[in-house]
Amino acid sequence: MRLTLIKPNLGRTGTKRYVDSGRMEPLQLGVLAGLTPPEYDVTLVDDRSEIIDPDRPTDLVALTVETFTARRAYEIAEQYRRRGVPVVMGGMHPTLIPDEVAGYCDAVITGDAEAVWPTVVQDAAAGRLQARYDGHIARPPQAGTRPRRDLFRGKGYLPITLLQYSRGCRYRCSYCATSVFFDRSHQHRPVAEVVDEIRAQKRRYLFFVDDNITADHDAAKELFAALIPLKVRWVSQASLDMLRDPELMDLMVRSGCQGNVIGFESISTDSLIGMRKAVNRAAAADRYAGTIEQLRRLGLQTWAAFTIGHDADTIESIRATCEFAIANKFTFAAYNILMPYPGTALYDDLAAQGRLLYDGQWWLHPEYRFNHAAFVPARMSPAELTRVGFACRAKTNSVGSILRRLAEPRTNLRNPMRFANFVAYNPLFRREVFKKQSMALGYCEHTTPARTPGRGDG
Ligand code: B12
Ligand code: SF4
Repeated sequence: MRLTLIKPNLGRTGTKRYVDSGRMEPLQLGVLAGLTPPEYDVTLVDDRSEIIDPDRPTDLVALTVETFTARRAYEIAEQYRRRGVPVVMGGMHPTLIPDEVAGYCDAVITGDAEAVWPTVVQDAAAGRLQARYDGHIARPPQAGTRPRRDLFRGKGYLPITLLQYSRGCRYRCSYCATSVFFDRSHQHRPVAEVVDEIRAQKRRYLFFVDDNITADHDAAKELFAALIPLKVRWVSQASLDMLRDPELMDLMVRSGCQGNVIGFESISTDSLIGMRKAVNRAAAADRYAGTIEQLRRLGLQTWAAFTIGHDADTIESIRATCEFAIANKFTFAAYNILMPYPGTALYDDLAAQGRLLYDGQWWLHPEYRFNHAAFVPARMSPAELTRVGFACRAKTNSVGSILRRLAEPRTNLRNPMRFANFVAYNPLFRREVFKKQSMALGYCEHTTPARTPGRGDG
């Protein structure tokens, strides 16, 4: 039995497909391959860098689908299904909106794959694929499996190993798809298993793709303590409450942490209240001055993530956010236009207020463009939000700003490793910011992928 695992691309710029020069290992497909019974012959195709050949013989195609890649995933599925090859889909988007996804594939798998994937492939081999499978939340994540990293070789991924200790997050920010997927729960793998996985691969530079690696302080401390003897360097995503726990921070630094993606989201307390970002409220009281000083003292490089377009945001407040990020010399800063992902409280609120654009399905709409507003903001027009978001990205990633941000002695210039992180990734992100802006989703122009009658339709 031949199984083809596919990571769909985002889309195209003009007539050229977008190639992400900073692409990373598709960990979920590695995990899926690891969960697949050994008698299956597994091929991984990364649509972000490879050309898909739907005529290459295969018995089953499995796609991992995010909201941003749904359109492209449906196009790929159509090509295989036309040739009689069954297609299954799982991941964030199918879990958020399974009824839509069911129209484009033969089986939808919601939740984590661990509990159901072996059944899905066995059912496919026996020709009795069901329309729906629910994997629920895997406790513990990965079920003792190791990702098949051999499948990543030669595909041009960044030289950093992706792995995961925990999944989910206990907070409930209104725009966050993760909080919906995991229903605000948080679970982690046994530490010994993570240590073995690190030892079984050669790289010493790691990216823990946890939604929030410090969501459970005790669990995080257990991991960090176990990482110290391994002498690895790592980055992850974390929330600001971590700074209230000195023991946690000490272990984090000693375990080789270089820095984290941190959702600052906004410098406005009103916006933080609006988005239910309770975790940031205390830190925002002094405009994060104490927080930033602490992060510097610890020598951690920060990828500051902001969301823009909240009801309390104005063009001026968004510009001020950008100035704040540059003045504080963050290692990286991202300004994501608030995206109404289906299934989130944000989506439901905007829908109830009649403020969704693109028929409420921006991810399918042929006119929607990457990094454009998909709703009507309260205090500016959608076009203004799109423009100010791009202006912030362009300004933060300008050569002048890169040089200015580099000149931070306790983080970016702290040692050769931190300096190397800064100079390797800033030019890369700069290139991607300009390449990605206004890209169309999917490869096919004009048309919305056709819903094909699938088993999901009953
Ligand atoms: C790491 C990460 C990244 C990395 C990319 C890593 C990579 N390999 O390329 C970076 C930082 C570059 C990134 C970029 C972006 N990301 Co991102 N990212 C993540 C993160 C934190 C972890 C993903 C991961 O690898 N998890 C580990 C694997 C093992 O778990 P998993 O993917 O959940 O897979 C499990 C299940 O979902 C399921 N499953 C998944 N696929 C399939 C398929 C089948 C067939 C089956 C049966 C099961 C199954 O089984 C798996 C094993 O249990 C997620 C958060 C999340 N929880 O998903 C956000 C997340 C996926 N990202 C998101 C977004 C929005 C983006 C960006 C668009 C941001 C931006 N504006 O630029 C970009 C572009 C993404 C793209 N497609 O190109 C959103 C997507 C929201 C949505 N509704 O789809 C998420 C959910 C974050 C969030 N909180 O909202 N991202
Ligand atoms: S803290 Fe981060 S991961 Fe947790 S719910 Fe909020 S946005 Fe999502």
